[in-house]
Amino acid sequence: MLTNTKRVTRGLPTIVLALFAGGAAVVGSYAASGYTPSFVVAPVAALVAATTPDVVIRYAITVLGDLGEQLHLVAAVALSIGGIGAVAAASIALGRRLHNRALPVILTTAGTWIVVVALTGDPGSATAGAASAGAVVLVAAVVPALPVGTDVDPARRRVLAGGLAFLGLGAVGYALARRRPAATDELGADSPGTSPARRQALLDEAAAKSLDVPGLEPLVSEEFYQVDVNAVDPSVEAASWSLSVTGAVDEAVTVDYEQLRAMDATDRFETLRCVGESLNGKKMDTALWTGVPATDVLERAGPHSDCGCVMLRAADGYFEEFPLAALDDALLAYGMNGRELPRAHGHPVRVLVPGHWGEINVKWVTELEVLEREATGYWEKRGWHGTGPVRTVAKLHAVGQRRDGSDVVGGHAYAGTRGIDRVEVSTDGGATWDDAELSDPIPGIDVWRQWRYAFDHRGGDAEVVVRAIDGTGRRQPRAESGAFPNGPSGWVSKTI
Ligand SMILES: Nc1nc2c(c(=O)[nH]1)N[C@H]1C(S)=C(S)[C@@H](COP(=O)(O)O)O[C@H]1N2
Ligand SMILES: [Mo]
Repeated sequence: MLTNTKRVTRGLPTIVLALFAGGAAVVGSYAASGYTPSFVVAPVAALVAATTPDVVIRYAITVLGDLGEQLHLVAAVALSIGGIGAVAAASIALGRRLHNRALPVILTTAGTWIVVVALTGDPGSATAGAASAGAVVLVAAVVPALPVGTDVDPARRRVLAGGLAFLGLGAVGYALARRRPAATDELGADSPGTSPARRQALLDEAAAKSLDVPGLEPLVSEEFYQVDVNAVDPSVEAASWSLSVTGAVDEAVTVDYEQLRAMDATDRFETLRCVGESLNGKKMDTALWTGVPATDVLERAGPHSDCGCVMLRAADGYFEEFPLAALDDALLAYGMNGRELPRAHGHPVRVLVPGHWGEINVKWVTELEVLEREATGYWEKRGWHGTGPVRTVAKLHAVGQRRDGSDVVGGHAYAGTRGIDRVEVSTDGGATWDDAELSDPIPGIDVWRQWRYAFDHRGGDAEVVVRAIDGTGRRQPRAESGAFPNGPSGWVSKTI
């Protein structure tokens, strides 16, 4: 009985200590690489995504939304800590069995290095992670041997020392990782066809045309949504980036960043919307983009496709197929709101395809492959139909009261390249309708508009319903559907 309890109390501290070592490895890897693909959690998250059934991913996107992404990351962190923790636990157990105090430190360090380098391919990340994990085990081995507080159980002391070492390393790692500068530089003036003054004038125009409704985002989004297949974005240097046009072409062509920046560029507003968002969701945003018409690069290669289709590929392994003709008005964008394209949105270059769902606006783009035969893109392999034109939508995001007691409601309306003609509002659940006020259009062929509607309702509830009419005169359909597979449908309504 006695030996049995001893084993239990011993086994538990070993696991706790091993998890501290695993945690330290994750922190060390983060300190060395930051939130990049070299961070050990990044490939683990990719593994989680690749092995999660499509229905679960669909549920996470359409029902859980951002929470789903957070759970994905938490699972990847837990798996990373657990995996390296298992290496540490085995090392500690072996050292104990062989009565060797150095073995756990050596094996934990070596084992962690091998695991992290195998996952990330980055020796720097592996070395920082391995040193941190090894340090926790080392401190835990050395401290209990010191002749202080001998009344404390050595196993407990070991865990306590390991925990303190973990906390110390965590603080240092956090400080190191925080020092990294967030890089989005001013775009500068070195491209023909665009200039800082012109971009500022456009941004000022959008600000001036934005409707003043409390709580309503202006025409240029203050916070642009982000959707990625990976938990951690690739970090692509402009200097090492290039784009190749391959496949069914007269001659394959490659342009690098410097060559692209030397080409004639344009600035235009464009709205993006994710096919997987909810009807009144927030994954729809607008920015001022700067870039080169995609056809200027495509034409150099001379595409001749039998299917009239193209596959775009990106540095994160993402790929999407769609009609070649969709690239006619597309932009190879390197600027966003007058600054360099941020990493989260595809630095250094992304594609912007007017009128289509967000998913074919490929970020970190590296290749345009002109196809001979139809192929299937990343999301289409998972059952989505998100390469086509966007659906018409009017959102209701702002509900406020004016000083005089009247109510004001507002939102954004979007119909891709069809444009928004009108937005109608009902305050009696759809019995009667009235036209909302619209913001003036801003330059672009694929931009949203804001709408605003003021009304009086003293006492009682008002059921506000909104619907948009696109530039072809077609009213947004009333039939309701969820996001899967080709975008949410229906009229947004809210009781106020
Ligand atoms: N390389 C790459 N491009 C991508 C994605 C991605 O995961 N990887 N996500 C797509 C999806 S689903 C959408 S909705 C838009 C979102 O663009 P944003 O993150 O800049 O808002 O990017 C698209 N381009
Ligand atoms: Mo999307």
